[in-house]
Formats: sequence, structure tokens, C-alpha cells
Amino acid sequence: MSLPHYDRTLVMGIVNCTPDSFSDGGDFFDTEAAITHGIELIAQGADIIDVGGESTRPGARRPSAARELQRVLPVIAELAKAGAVVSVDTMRASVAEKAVEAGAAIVNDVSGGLTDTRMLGLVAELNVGYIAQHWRGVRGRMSAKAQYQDVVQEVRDELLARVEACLAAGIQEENVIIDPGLGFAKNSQHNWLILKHLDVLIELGCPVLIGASRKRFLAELLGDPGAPRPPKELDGATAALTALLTSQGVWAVRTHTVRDQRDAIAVAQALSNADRV
Ligand code: PMM
Repeated sequence: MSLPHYDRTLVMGIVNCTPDSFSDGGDFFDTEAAITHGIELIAQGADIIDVGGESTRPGARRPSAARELQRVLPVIAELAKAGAVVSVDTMRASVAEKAVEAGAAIVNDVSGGLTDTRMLGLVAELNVGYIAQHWRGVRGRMSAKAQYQDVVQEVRDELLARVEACLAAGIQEENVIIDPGLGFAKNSQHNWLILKHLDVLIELGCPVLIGASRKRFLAELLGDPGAPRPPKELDGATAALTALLTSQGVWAVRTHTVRDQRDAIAVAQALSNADRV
């Protein structure tokens, strides 16, 4: 399979079918509500819809694989039927396998293959896209692992190791996407440094996906000391970042609000294409 490629940064719309995600916790937990939301994001111009059934929020309890499947499969099937390119946000090979059967074209694994030893081999067999996110550990233990001498270099090296693991497992090079995993074992300063030096990741040669939408580092930037701004009030900041990321050559942004991000990308593109005649 080949990944969607366009002459602009792509927008991946988020459909979290979970009661407890970071930033839209519970809004689209119900299957029908999740499908309706996905269709709405497609209408707003989403290039990819990312469907997840497990929250990665610190302290969240893992659902069973059966529960995760029950949450995501009907949503993936309906959105794929509606013509969407669907990715499944899962760390489990068993869920990825069924999700691809139901129509998903990309596996989005926030653990980059480190949670489930079957994952990379399965993705190679299925010949689908694979998002390898930078990851240092699960939920409660994430912040303890946010220790770096040089966050940019270490994230780059650890991502490169995941890309090599993907290739060794037989995944086609053109199917591998990398993601620094903002907020995953990273504090605000780490996130800003990674974003400032994205060229270091882009130089690795894989498409780069960035998930900044409604994340805590934006809430901390815009809130008062000790009172971060609520996630749903961060969409302007997310769009500002999207415009800047577009000019850096990011392949896609993962976001809760598709229209704003498409607008931000159009503005950045018009500016960069404007020429004196
Ligand atoms: N962030 C979250 C979940 N899945 N997947 C990728 N590839 N990159 C991310 O940054 C990412 C992800 C957590 O955010 P949410 O709870 O708002 O979806």
C-alpha cells in the first residue's frame, strides 16, 4: 500500500472512542457519536481519520483487547466505508490485525512497537502504513522517564532505532512514519526543543507526524501559573503551531479540529507561494 502524499501537510482528524482521553475525554465514547464525529471531520477536510480505543493519559486503566476492539471496529468499518483513509491508534497487534481487516490502512502505535512484540512483524505481513512514535514507557512511569541530556538527539537516535527495527521486521521503508510523541515522557521544554529542531527528525528521511493538538505544553504556555488552560481552549494555539510546522515540511498533523488546521495550512502555503510579478 502507499501512504497518502500531497503537496501540503496532511491533516489527521482524531476520533477517540474512549471515556478518558487527554483532551476530548468521553465526547465520542458512544459508537454512533464517534461515527458521526468522524464523518464530520471528513467533511471538514481530514485526509486521515485516527480511531483509538485506549487512552494513553497518565493514570488511565488499559481496557482489555476485547473492549478495545468493541470500541474501534464498528467506527473503523463505517468510516472506511465512507471512503476515509483510517488509521488505528493501538499498541496491540491483535487489535491492529482486526482493524486492518475492518478497513484501516495505517497502524498508529504510540509505543513504536515496544509494547507488543508481535506488532512489527504483523504490520510487515499486512503491508500497511505504520506510525512509530517515540516512547519510553507507560502511563504512570512516563514522567520519571522524561530525563534527557540532549532531548533532540536522544529522541532522534531512539526513533532511528525504531525505524531500523521496523525495517528488520520487513516493513517497507515507504510505509514508515515517525512521530516524536509530544508529551510522552517529555515535559513542555522538551516538546518546544523538539519542535524547534524538527529538521533533525526530518533529515531521517521518513514522513514526520506531529501530535500537538490540545496538549498540556500549550495549556501551560497559555494558562496562569498552576492553572493550565482547558484543552478545548487551545485550538487557536494548535492552529498557530500547524502553520509553523507546515513550513518546516511536516508530513501530517494529528488534530481534534480539522477545519482550523486546514485553514492554517492554506494560509502558510499561500504565504510561501506568493511571488512578486
Ligand atoms: N497523542 C495521543 C494519542 N495518540 N498518536 C500519535 N501518533 N501521536 C501523538 O502525539 C498522540 C497519538 C494523546 O493525545 P489525545 O488523548 O489528545 O488523543
